[in-house]
Formats: sequence, C-alpha cells, structure tokens
Amino acid sequence: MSFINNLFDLSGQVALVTGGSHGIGMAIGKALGKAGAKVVINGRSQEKLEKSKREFEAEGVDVYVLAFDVTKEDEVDKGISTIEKEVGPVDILVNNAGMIKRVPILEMPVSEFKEVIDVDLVSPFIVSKRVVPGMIKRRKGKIINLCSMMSEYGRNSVSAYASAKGGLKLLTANMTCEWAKYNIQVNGIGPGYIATQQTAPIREGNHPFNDLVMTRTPAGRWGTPEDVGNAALFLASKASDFVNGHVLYVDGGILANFGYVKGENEVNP
Ligand code: GCO
Repeated sequence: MSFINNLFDLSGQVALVTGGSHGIGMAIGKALGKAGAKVVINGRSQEKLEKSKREFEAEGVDVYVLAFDVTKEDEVDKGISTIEKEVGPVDILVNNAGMIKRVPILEMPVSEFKEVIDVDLVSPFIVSKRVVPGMIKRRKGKIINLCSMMSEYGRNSVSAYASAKGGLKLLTANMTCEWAKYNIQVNGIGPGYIATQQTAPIREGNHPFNDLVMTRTPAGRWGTPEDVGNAALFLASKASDFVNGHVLYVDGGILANFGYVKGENEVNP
C-alpha cells in the first residue's frame, strides 16, 4: 500500500457521524466513506436519512442510517448498541449534530437557549460518554467535535450557539486530558463561513452579511462542506495520531484577519 494510502486508509473502521444527513455532516461522511470507513449516519428523521442514503450511494458510499435523538441518553444508548451489533464498535466518532437560533439575548426565551446548548454541547458529551468505553478497551479511537469560529468569537444574535461552541472547544480539551492516554485522539473542527442550509438565511438573496464574510475572509469565498470533510479525514486518519485537543479551523483565514477597508492597500499582482 502506498505511503499516502496507508496514512489515510480507513478500511475496516466504523465511523459514526451524528447529524450526518446533510451539509457538513454529509460531506464528512462521504470523505470518510471514500477513504474506506464503514459509515453510520445519524439523524432525527428516518425519512431524511433514507433520502440522504441515496445521495451517499450516488457517490459510491454505502452508509448505514439510524435515527435517534442525540440529546436523549436512553436513545443514544439504544442507538449505539444497535450500531455495535449491526455494524461494529465505533472507531471514529464525529459529533456533528448541531443547530443554531439567531435571536438577540433579550428576545430569546430561556427554553430556546437551553435547547441549543442541549444539541450543540450536551449531546457530544452524551454520545462520547457512551462510545468511549469501547475505545478505551481497544486502546484506540478518534473523536471529532464540530466546533465553530464561534468557539472564538461572539456576534449579535448567536449567544446560545457561540456559548455552546465555546464550551465544546473546552470539552474537547477535557476529553483529551482524560482519554489521550488510551490512544484516543480528541480534536475539534472549527468551520468558518460555509455554504450550507444553516448559513443560507445570511448568505442568499444579496444578504448584507455576505459582504461581511467576503471582506473578513482572506480566501475571499464561502467554504464548502467538502473543505470541512477533507479536514475531518485528516483528523480521522493515522496522520493525526499525535494531534490532541486541537481545534482545526477550516475558515479561509477569517480568524487570522482583523479586517481591512475595501479597496485600501489591496495589492493585485
Ligand atoms: C452565523 C453562522 C455561523 C456559521 C459557523 C461559523 O450565524 O454566524 O451560522 O455560526 O454557521 O458556525 O463557524
């Protein structure tokens, strides 16, 4: 096997992607599947999962789909037991399931704040707790938590999301402290602004936010779900066996950039 294949070959490994029926989760599932992993896609709607299964198959990736609510311990326990029985123990866990509510703090009901925290921060805790004992027993595992550039920044109207993603960055660090000794690598991926269903409301229809993203992102474009999927392949592979507690930002340089006045000091070679 070539050096590259050996490094990125995931054959024989089981990868679970929560919230994997669309967007970034789907792109991650496709990347891991194309690298040889047996991919399990979780979501809440069996109907959406069956539809997404056909999209995976159209790209040559056979997936096992299973609906369970990642915020409910009993459903997670039952779901992981089913996966372990039907597919095999989980070697690579991608905690991708997430949601966002763009509501100013003063207008956001506490119940909605808690709902976002439950999905974006508590569910990675619940699913990881259920999957990790097997990884510890096998002395091998990969956990990838979908953080965000909002793990580093706040912005108007996304208080719940940013609080969750900031917490997920430090939960990733704590998982590393407790589990790295068992040859389990726990890392985060922090997408910048990616063209997905989640960002459609602030990207499409000449939304002014689009201009902000363009000027703040040195790469000068929205990212694609595949940009994130490719980074996930690195963190799921042998190539990252000594990378721990790290959040890999896939953001076109936005976090490196304070910003500039449009047209000023631009060098166009
Ligand atoms: C928003 C966006 C962001 C992106 C992404 C950035 O409203 O600001 O939805 O949160 O989705 O999470 O990393």
